[in-house]
Amino acid sequence: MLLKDKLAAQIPGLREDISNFIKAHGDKEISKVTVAQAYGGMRGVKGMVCDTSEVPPDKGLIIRELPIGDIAEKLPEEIFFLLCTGELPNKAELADLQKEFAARCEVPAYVWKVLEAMPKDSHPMAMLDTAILVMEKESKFRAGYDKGMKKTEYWEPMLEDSLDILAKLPNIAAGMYRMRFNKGPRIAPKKDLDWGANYAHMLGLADPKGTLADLMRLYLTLHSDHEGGNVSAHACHCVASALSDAYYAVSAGLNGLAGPLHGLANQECLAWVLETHKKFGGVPSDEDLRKFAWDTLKSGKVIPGYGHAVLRITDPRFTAFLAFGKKHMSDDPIFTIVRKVFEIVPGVLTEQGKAKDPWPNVDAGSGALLYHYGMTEFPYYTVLFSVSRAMGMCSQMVVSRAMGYPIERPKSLPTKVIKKMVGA
Ligand code: NMX
Ligand code: MLT
Repeated sequence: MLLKDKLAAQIPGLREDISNFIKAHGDKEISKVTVAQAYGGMRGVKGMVCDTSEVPPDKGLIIRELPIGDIAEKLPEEIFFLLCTGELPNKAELADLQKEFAARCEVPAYVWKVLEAMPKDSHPMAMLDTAILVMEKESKFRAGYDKGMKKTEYWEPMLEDSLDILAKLPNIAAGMYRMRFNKGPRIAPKKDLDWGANYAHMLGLADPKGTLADLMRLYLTLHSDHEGGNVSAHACHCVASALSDAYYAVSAGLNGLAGPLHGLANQECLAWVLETHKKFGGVPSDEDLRKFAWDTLKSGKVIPGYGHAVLRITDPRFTAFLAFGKKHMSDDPIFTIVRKVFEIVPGVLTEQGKAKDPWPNVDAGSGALLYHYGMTEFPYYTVLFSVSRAMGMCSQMVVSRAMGYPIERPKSLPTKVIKKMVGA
């Protein structure tokens, strides 16, 4: 496998580089922690390493030094290769990775049985995370660990498990969509389609203009990674650091993505947009929208899709979705509301003065695009995010195992000790 060959060639040099770096500079300080940060979700504390991507507050997502806006049209498979190795694949490497995905995409029959046995009103995220967890018995990492493999070999079965999970995810996610929302029998994958096009095909949505595969590729590329400290990446990394295998760790990470302050915001955001459409009988006026936004804030709720823990600009991923919408659905009323919200809400949040970032994040526009293609089942939206984000989580785990990073275990303190430390 060419991806594995490339990693095998890179890893010894990377290990040596990090080991020398720690030896030479290990005692230097890169961050301080204030009392407010300890109580405030560790915002801004630089205490983790993530080499797959970085999110500078004034630039947004950069994958291995390539800004997301410059690579938004790449295939998601190319992005996975980039995340893992730091290089975009050449033609042969891409074809080889796609061959791996095609060869591994079959979903074990027991997964469908477990999903069918779940309550009919289960949240699609609970179904997805269960499907991944129930496949844990397939883990090549655990099998290798049980046989006593060497620490330097850990990354290899981690990559194998990652590819197995990623190859199956679109099939599981599409099959689940059809099962959960009574769309008819599952649609078999087509082995000659790329990862995103196959997912679009298996969902079985009407696609008269033949552009759904383009949206799906864009969607999967834009959501792929967002450095190491977001809830899902951090949860996944922490679980995997105990040498739990990729099935445990990805499932854990996605359980975090299912929260409304994280990935579930895309479902909440479209619901908010549709509520304005219903309440005002169409596209609301600027004044109606401003008032609606204020009413949301006054009722103690957040405006979903706006604000960010790190970003301080309009999320370039939102910008890329907006460009897709302008090209393919500029007269769609729901998309028109999304554009209007972008004109009004940053001003409202700025006036309120609480949110540090009044700008849209990735979740502010993605749902309206899916809605346009007839995917009206909001609870499913975070599943799409998950299929994509699994690439970031898996690549981060492969790198962590390759570098031999230790179990994550920061120190916590009781309030009385912190008070004593600062003389309060
Ligand atoms: N609407 C209303 N209030 C907000 C918003 C918003 N969109 N964003 C931040 N605030 C509030 C926040 O709740 C906090 O209030 P309080 O002091 O009463 O607790 C205050 O502003 C300061 O928060 P920040 O430091 O700006 O934001 P923080 O880093 O804590 O949280 C988010 C970041 C993303 C959780 C927050 O902006 C938010 O809740 N946004 C809406 C939900 C959302 O869109 N989440 C998706 C994030 C992207 N993703 O896909 O994961
Ligand atoms: C993400 O893509 O993970 C979100 O924007 C949240 C984050 O980075 O904190």
